[in-house]
Amino acid sequence: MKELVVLSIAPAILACCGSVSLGADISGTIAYTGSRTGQVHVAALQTLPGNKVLQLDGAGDSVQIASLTNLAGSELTIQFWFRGSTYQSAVRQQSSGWVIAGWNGQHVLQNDGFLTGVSAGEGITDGNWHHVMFTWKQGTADGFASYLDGRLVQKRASANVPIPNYNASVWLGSIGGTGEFTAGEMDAVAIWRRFMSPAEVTANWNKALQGNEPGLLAYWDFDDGSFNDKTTNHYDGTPVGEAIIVDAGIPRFQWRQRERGHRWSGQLHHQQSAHWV
Ligand SMILES: [Ca+2]
Ligand SMILES: [Ca+2]
Repeated sequence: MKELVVLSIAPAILACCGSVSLGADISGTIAYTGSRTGQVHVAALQTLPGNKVLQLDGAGDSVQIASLTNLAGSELTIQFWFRGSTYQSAVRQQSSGWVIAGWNGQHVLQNDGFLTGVSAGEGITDGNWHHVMFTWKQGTADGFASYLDGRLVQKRASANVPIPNYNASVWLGSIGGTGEFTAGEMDAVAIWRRFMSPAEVTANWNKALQGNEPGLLAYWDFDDGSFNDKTTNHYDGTPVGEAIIVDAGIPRFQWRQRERGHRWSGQLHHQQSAHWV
């Protein structure tokens, strides 16, 4: 049974730990009412400079990745952070078939299930940042799996059919720049030409990428104010409509921890709402 609990962390507590940066370890004390056990995700109140995200207004805005036209193969993973009201077409390639992360609450592959993919998860459009992800491997038990905020949402056997070369641009936030627009903010969008096991997802889902990870096809973190791919593949984006890059205005980080009494510690990474699982 999931229970939403918002924990208030005073900035002064973070200040006690000195300079807080991406990947930093911090520790301190939190207070709350009652007794709880389990894993907690905490949203810090401190804002760090430097993080930028893609902002799409839901009306004509998206980003074309003109040179990324071929996702063909036997493995694929797509992941991104999202905060907003609809993540329809968040990452989308479509011509004679489709690869879509974010379509009517699912992730769908034309070669595997047509319009029946795997659920993206509940609560993604609640206004908080969420990490959305699917991973796929041809002809494999549990080879089509979705994760929300690092936790498994759904998994099923995958079709023994490779993803074809659809020879069409990948878009962030629309179908071909013409419709089904995303409304909200996206960050750390990654496309991998590889499957990830549940253990890999658990270990790495909230880690910032450098751009040189094996199998990483493209990565956009927007932190330099550009729509450029941070890998050496140069799948750079072109904004369409009013798509812009803005300061996140949010904590750049998140920490996850295992509750041990009132002591906590963890690794900062991305902002996320606080909830117990
Ligand atoms: Ca617009
Ligand atoms: Ca960013």
